[in-house]
Amino acid sequence: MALRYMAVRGMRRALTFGAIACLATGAFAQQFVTDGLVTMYTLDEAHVDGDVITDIISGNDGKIMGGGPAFVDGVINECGEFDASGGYIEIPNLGDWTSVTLECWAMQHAFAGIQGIVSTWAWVAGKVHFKFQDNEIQVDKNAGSKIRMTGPEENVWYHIIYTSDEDSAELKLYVDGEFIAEGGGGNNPENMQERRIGSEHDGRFLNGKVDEVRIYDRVLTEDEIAQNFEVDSNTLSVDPAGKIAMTWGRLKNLAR
Ligand SMILES: [Ca+2]
Repeated sequence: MALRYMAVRGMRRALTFGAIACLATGAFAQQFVTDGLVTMYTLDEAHVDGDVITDIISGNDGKIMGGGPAFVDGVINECGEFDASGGYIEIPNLGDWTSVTLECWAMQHAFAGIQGIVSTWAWVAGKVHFKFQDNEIQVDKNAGSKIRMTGPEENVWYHIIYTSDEDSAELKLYVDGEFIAEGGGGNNPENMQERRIGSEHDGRFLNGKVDEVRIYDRVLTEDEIAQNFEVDSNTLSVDPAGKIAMTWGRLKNLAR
């Protein structure tokens, strides 16, 4: 973990020098927000090793369970495609957090009741259920209220972010960079002791895809959320020369 942290620090330092160089030349590839970023699963094939899903930030590696997903073309490189047959990815115990921003791209292939996105098995204080339910995207923190976006379509990618904060007791939902809804989240810390990608309370497995999961230990601002919606790379480096190619790759995958 320490080595990875040092590597990230080194990359951030390189990013700073790269940014200065790019500002001098007028070219800049947008970077996702790294301040407060604790865990990130690209779900790229390059970051899958056997039944381990690599956390490229801090070593909170996920584990493939129940056969897991297939890895197919996603928003950025590959994503996890789940078939509702019992496969999911287990995120290790991350403890209790005061503030959380959880972000991913997700789609469901067919409306079929409740389907977990990055959700939880148990339903106890501070747990957040993050899921599709028929034609809604829903976020619900135990001891708070359920917030939702109605009208997502089948087989369409959505960039989804929720934020939760113990002190303000606020829970907020953003989709495709836009604020959607807010509600009460209760004054409990967010319970991150057990979390899973592609499953929900009592199973409720996803029939769809998830890509680029990022977890922050603070509430991102609306500008930062809009920034993350726009990024088209999951690398921690500035690569102006590759920006056009990466943008084309993302558009091509979104069209599938
Ligand atoms: Ca990916």
